[in-house]
Amino acid sequence: MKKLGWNDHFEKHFAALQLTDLVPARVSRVDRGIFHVIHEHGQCVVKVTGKFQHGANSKFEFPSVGDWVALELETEELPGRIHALLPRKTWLSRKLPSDETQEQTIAANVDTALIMCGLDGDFNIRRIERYLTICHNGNTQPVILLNKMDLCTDLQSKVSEVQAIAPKVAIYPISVETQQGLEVLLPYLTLGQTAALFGSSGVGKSSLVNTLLGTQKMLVQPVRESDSHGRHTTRHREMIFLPNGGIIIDTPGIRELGMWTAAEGLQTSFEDIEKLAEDCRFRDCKHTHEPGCAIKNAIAIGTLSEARMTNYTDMLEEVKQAGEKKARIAKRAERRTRKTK
Ligand SMILES: Nc1nc2c(ncn2[C@@H]2O[C@H](COP(=O)(O)OP(=O)(O)OP(=O)(O)O)[C@@H](O)[C@H]2O)c(=O)[nH]1
Ligand SMILES: [Mg+2]
Ligand SMILES: [Zn+2]
Repeated sequence: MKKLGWNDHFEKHFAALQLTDLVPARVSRVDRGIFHVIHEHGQCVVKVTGKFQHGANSKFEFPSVGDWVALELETEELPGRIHALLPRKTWLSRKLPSDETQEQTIAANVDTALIMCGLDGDFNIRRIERYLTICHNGNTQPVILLNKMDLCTDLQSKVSEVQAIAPKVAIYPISVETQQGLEVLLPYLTLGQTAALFGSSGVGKSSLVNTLLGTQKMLVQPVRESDSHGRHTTRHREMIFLPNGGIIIDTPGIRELGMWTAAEGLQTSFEDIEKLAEDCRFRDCKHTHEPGCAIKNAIAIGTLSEARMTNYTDMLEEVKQAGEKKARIAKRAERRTRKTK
């Protein structure tokens, strides 16, 4: 069980459910409503119970890869079923591109989020800021992996750019291709530790998994030469057990990075801006035309980058709009139920 990542946190929550005849199991893969789970004595492919299905209000409440669930084991007559989801310790989630009011879990109960970015044409500071916000929102410790250092000619300046926006986060340049720097990952992948890889398509997530495994388990495809974009090779989320006892989750490259109501995550990833704003003359300063604006001042003297501020403002706006849309939908649903009464 320790090998699966089981610990006191989950033990406590499982005991509190007081469910007899159920065992704890961890979701290792999700395929459209079908869950692959692993438990102490083996593994199986199951669905959730009807009661679970009806009780869930959103996609976020369904099991995701990395989740611990209460499982009814299969018998000769009946298939196994998931009865409950144990409270998540950490999670990585984002808005669904198709429906902004739905939150989608990328992975759950991850000890370390390995944010992977390419040092080729994929390199994008604004995107790293977004990934960091997702980590902070779900209490997940981020680590930044700058892959493909073999293709990079100005490594130091790129690393400095990342350091400037993430001063408290570990940043490692690596090359999966030449295996340079990969030893930095070992402390995050000790027995029972779970790390999840996420980043755009083509940055080398599956290549890293294959290298750590020492086999070509995951499918890997070359990126488009013109812009370094990947081809969305990985299609599902999957947990992989490494020979040294660590667990790594490979995920499909993120197409569009929507934000969730990640207001708390924003506070942590843009701590510098939130602190600066405290020095604005007006409490409700919009940082546009107000006199005595500490943010405008910081941009003018060059201590804050305008692009970083714009990214922050855009994300705040997305959070606000998603919140409003959600409220509108909730209101409509309420009106509907009142009418039918
Ligand atoms: N030059 C170089 N190429 C690399 C490196 N790491 C991975 N690649 C290549 O990048 C391409 C994409 O790698 P994948 O592992 O498929 O990328 P991915 O992040 O899993 O992509 P998706 O599954 O689409 O999200 C492959 O051609 C890899 O060989 C590296 O360190 N240097
Ligand atoms: Mg992949
Ligand atoms: Zn201001």
